[in-house]
This record gives sequence, structure tokens and C-alpha cells, in this order.
Amino acid sequence: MIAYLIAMTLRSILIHPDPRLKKVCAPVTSVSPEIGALAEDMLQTMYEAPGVGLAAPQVGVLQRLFVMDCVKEDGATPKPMVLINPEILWTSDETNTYEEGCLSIPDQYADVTRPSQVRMRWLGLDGKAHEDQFDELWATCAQHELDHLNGKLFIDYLGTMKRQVITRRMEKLKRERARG
Ligand code: K1U
Ligand code: ZN
Repeated sequence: MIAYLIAMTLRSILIHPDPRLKKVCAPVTSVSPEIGALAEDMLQTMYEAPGVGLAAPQVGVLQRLFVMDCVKEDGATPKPMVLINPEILWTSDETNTYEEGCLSIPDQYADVTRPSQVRMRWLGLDGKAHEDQFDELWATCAQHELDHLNGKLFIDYLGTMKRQVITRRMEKLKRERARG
């Protein structure tokens, strides 16, 4: 039997607190093969984690792109999406509260209220402009990922005390991981 290897690299996910997670990311200036390879690595890293989204700053790249796939049902066809230089065109007045998590803040969850629906425009890996409206988990995830590109984390929506408790837990986790 011949085994085929598919080229991909799992990237390390930064853990909060990290100054790179607080930066406003720069627009992607060219949808180059390097951006394509980064997006492919990010999708593989997201599926492996597992997560439903991942933004470039979470893997230490301070550029405006994220990936997401909110198809969660077992056996359903995956729908990987790559959004480069995403912009929000419209948000609904109706809101939705979802218990969010973050791959950069492992095992911590909190309710965040956001618009239920968003319309976004972005560049695809084909270099062309795309536009679509998202709802349910897709809308929550797209807004969570866009926040990452602006240096904002879901814990920034919480009160000071809750945010401090989570941040201290993450500092402890990082110290433990560093000790090995
Ligand atoms: O950006 C990230 O850190 C990824 C994050 C995205 C997200 C989760 C929940 C609400 C909004 C955005 C995650 O994917 S956390 C993991 C997660 O939610 C999940 C993992 C496996 C199956 C289903 C969900
Ligand atoms: Zn996140």
C-alpha cells in the first residue's frame, strides 16, 4: 500500500495574556501563495484543536484574516471558509447570547451578547470580493474572529473581576506549561 502525505503544518496557538493578541492587525496587501499556505495551516490547526474558528494573530501572524467552519454535526459535509480583510457591512438589532470559548483561553467559557446576524464582505483565496450574511453560530464566530483582528478577546466583554480571574488562571497555565 502506498501512503500519501499531505503537506500541512500545525501552528502553535498563543495563549492569553500575550501582547500579540492585543494588537490591531494590518490588512493583507496581496493574496499570495504564502497567504494560501497560512490559511491551509490555520484550518488544519483549527480542526485539530478542535475549534470552529481561528484568527491569524492567534498563531502569531498580525494580519487581517481568519478561518471558520461552524458545521458541527457528525458526518455533515465540512464548510471551511477563509476570510481575508473582512468588514462588517450590517448587523441586526436583534441580539443573541452565546456561551463563548476561545482557543487562546482554553477551558474558560462565558456568555457574550452580540448581534444575531451580520453581513460581511471579504477577499477569498481567489483574490475576489465575497459578501454573505451569517446567523446563529456562524454570526457569533465571525464577530469573535473579527474582534481578534482588532486585538479584542471575548473576556473584554466581561466585568473586571471575571476578566482578572480568567487572566490569572491563564498565567498559571502558562507557568505550568513552561515548567513542562
Ligand atoms: O477564535 C477562537 O478562539 C476559536 C473559538 C471560536 C468561537 C467559539 C465559540 C463561540 C464563538 C467563537 C472556538 O472555536 S472555541 C471551541 C469551540 O467552540 C468548539 C469546539 C469544538 C466543537 C464546537 C465548538
Ligand atoms: Zn478566540
